[in-house]
Amino acid sequence: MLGQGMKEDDTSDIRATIEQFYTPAPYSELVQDGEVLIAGVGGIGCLWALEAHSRCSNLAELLLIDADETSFEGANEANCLFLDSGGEGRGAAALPSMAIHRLRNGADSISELLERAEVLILMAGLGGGMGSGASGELAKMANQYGCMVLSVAGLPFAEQPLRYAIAEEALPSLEANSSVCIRVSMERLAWQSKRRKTDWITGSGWIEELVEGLVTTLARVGRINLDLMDMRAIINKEGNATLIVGTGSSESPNSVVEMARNSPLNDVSIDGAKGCMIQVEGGPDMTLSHLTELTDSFVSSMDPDCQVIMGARVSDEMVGKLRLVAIVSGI
Ligand SMILES: Nc1nc2c(ncn2[C@@H]2O[C@H](COP(=O)(O)OP(=O)(O)OP(=O)(O)O)[C@@H](O)[C@H]2O)c(=O)[nH]1
Ligand SMILES: [Mg+2]
Repeated sequence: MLGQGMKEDDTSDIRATIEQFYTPAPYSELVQDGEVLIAGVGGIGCLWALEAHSRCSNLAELLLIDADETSFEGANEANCLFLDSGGEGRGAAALPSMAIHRLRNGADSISELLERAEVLILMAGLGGGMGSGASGELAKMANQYGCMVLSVAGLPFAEQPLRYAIAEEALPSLEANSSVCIRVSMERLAWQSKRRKTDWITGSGWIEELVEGLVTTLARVGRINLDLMDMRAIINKEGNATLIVGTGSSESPNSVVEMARNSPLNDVSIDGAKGCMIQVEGGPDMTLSHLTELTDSFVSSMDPDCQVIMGARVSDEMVGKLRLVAIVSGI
């Protein structure tokens, strides 16, 4: 079945793939089941998670964890875990170890959420106390519940050496407990957001696009329980994995790929990759040739035997635009 308004102007192999994966998911069931959980840890992590969740709130549950209550402002739909033992409601005193300890003490209140979740999309800015300490610990807990973890770790600016050192110490635990962990240079984010005229602190648009794309891909793949094995098989291929996002005009699918390759979220080359899950989103004007051009160009440098799952989605607000979101593995 083709998406609404998608023109049949092209015959290609991709059509079969789209037909296979372009089946509307029972969206309403997803949130109910809480299969996809978006979580933010610490100030920046909560901000990113909130922004991302606002774009796909009908498809995922939201969890915010911080020792600073201001992180929960405006988060009406969130499950908030406030980890403050000092009672002053401000930060974790920049001590990751204290954040770990507090999260362990508060674990009971989030166990139900973690038990329901099949996939956790976890976001944290590293370098402070809460995000650095509690993110790895949360990923570990999620693993214990059999939940797959995809994480986004913001790395501090190079001219903040102390924060940088804290971040480097925190990263291994988060990486070890995540199927995919992408490092986002906040410096690169800041630099690129100047060009995009967006605010880097809120992820300058990259992060919410990435998460929205991921969540809709998961929803599109269908009943997550059934297809999670395929996704796991792709994500857990030997080697590194990364998440990629790019948006651009439908007049030039190649420029979308170009942008995806230059995304501040992408810190590794995808050449020779063995696995790939791609979600392409466009307006009702999207055609199969757009899709073919974009995906062909994107996978061209990957391994010839690369295992690809692809999905497509049409939405009215994407008229004239194309967005590519991908998990690439085995690199
Ligand atoms: N330059 C700059 N960097 C920031 C700013 N806010 C956050 N960061 C960076 O982002 C990292 C994480 O920040 P937060 O998410 O606020 O830290 P947290 O996890 O809440 O840490 P605590 O408040 O200590 O518990 C920091 O280490 C900084 O490197 C900012 O306004 N300017
Ligand atoms: Mg904080």
